Amino acid sequence: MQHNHTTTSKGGDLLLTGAAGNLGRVLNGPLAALCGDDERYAALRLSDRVELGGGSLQGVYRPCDLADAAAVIELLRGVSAVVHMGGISMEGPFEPICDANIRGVVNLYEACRLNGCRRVVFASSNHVTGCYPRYQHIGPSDPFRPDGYYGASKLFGEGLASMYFDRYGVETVCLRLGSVTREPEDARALATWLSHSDFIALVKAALTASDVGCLTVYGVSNNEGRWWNSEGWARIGYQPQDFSLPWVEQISAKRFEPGSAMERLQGGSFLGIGPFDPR
Ligand code: NAI
Ligand code: 15L
Repeated sequence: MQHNHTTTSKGGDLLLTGAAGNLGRVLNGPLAALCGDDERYAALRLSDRVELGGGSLQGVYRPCDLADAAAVIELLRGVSAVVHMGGISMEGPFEPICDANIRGVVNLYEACRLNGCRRVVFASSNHVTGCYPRYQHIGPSDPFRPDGYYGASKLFGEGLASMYFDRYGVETVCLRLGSVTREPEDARALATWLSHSDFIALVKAALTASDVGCLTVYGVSNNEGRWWNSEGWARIGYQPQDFSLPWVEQISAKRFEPGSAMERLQGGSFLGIGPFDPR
């Protein structure tokens, strides 16, 4: 899925949201190195609503709650591109998801528009299509089938990305990430795994490719029997190098209950969470 017309701004900072989270930490070193090498970025800015914690993270820390519109506008001042990893990353009750993933992306895109930031790499999720049956091969052009509030919130983010490109020229690559872990951890991950090294390559490709417009791609390694196609990968120059096959004997018995929605549908464990009483 893609539409197009474009601009690339130069010289501002690169902002990484969700910098204290799992994937923020995986990206920290590679994005700091990119800022050193690429004249498009002056410096790496790290943001999260919590302290960054231990370890030696590189970059300038700017605490910010994505639900706070004024704070997000301030955070985006002088930023030319955003890698947006911040938000609720699990299925759960609606209110926290609404604050972080719905109000949060509205605030982020509005701050991009106001500050002239022209590129976002958005951590969407495979849970946008988590209600498809396992083994059905799908791609970004197929209809959405979210598996919960979390998946639906990511779909909202993709919709907003499309609108901010069409109306205001803010480019986005929406990454429908699979399961980003050091090693694949269960039978589902044999299809859904995205290795750390492929993930880093995917984010860098999404950030630096020219004229992306608003593009949605799945983020997955080159796993045999993966459920998601490669539509859009050539557009940004992403070619996964890793695959889950070496772990097949070790993890293929780690499955959900036969016949359960978690086992039948692509979204896995998230199908076992909820419903939630909104009162
Ligand atoms: P994580 O939960 O470890 O990190 C998310 C970070 O966002 C946390 O540090 C949290 O403090 C921060 N955050 C949450 N609400 C916030 C708010 N209102 N304001 C500011 N910061 C807030 O998640 P992880 O694994 O690092 O994932 C990063 C992104 O990638 C998330 O958006 C997630 O939905 C998405 N994703 C991750 C996948 C994975 O395999 N880890 C797969 C698919 C999507
Ligand atoms: C996601 O969207 C989650 O953020 C991550 O924790 C994993 O559960 C992943 O999807 C997955 O589907 O494995």
